[in-house]
Amino acid sequence: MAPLISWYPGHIAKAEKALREQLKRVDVVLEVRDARIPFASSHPKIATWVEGKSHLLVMNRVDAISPDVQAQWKRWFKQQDQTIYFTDAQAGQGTQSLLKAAQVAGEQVNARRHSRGMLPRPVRAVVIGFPNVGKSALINRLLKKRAAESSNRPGVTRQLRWIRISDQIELLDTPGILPPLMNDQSAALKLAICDDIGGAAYDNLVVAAAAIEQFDDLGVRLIDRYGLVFDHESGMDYIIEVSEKKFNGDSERAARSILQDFRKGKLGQISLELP
Ligand SMILES: Nc1nc2c(ncn2[C@@H]2O[C@H](COP(=O)(O)OP(=O)(O)OP(=O)(O)O)[C@@H](O)[C@H]2O)c(=O)[nH]1
Ligand SMILES: [Mg+2]
Repeated sequence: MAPLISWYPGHIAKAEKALREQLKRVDVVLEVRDARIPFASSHPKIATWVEGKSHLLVMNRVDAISPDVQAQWKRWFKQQDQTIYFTDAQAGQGTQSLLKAAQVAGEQVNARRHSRGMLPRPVRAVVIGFPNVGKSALINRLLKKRAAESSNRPGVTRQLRWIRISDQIELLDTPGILPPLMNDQSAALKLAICDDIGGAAYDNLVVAAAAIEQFDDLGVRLIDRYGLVFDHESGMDYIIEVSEKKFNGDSERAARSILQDFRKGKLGQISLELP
């Protein structure tokens, strides 16, 4: 079977190569994941990229999940000996403690430099993650002004770019990076539902149909938004019903609208993954 979701590896390889070159100069890696899908938005190469550096794990879009699920993740990551930082880069929530953690990492870098007789310098941190997870928005929040272009579609940041946050910190904004191959198509589907794969080819109908089935499994009350009961039919059948009721039978438009509703939080706080 052909994969449901695929992308062109060429420009990803280029972005990754540019990242690898800059990584040599970096002390801290801020890994940004999507709080709705902490597993699916984890890049398989991250372990290689953080080797020998401080690693700060950020779950962004915390506003899109419930406080209860947030607490579950916090506990789960703690059991794995990993501290996580929940942020809402749009509203600026949680960014101060992240900034502090980056600063502390920087002080450690400079303590090491000092012990080798080297002069202190600002800590260099890179912000890495899948497309559209909020990397640039986070940088703007840390900087407290709009320095990095950030908007609601994947693939906005095109080039690596250093931004000086303070005398202590410099941040490198990077384009979203996808693995060249996604063997796990269910993870790829979740990334597509969340709009975290720029430049990927997928069918909105197929993705929205899968989304409907996942929402139903999670107990989302679809009837409240679409006026139609989801009665254990296929997600595709449900979309066709919605399109007949609201979109003149245009199922592509219905699919896009359902995906937009989820992405804008109109269906409530929905976590597509739980620990
Ligand atoms: N609700 C919500 N929206 C967010 C959050 N963080 C970012 N956004 C929005 O998500 C969109 C994507 O943000 P960007 O900062 O462009 O994401 P990015 O990771 O830099 O994307 P690329 O450069 O395309 O890889 C923007 O419209 C942001 O305002 C968040 O925590 N909550
Ligand atoms: Mg960006």
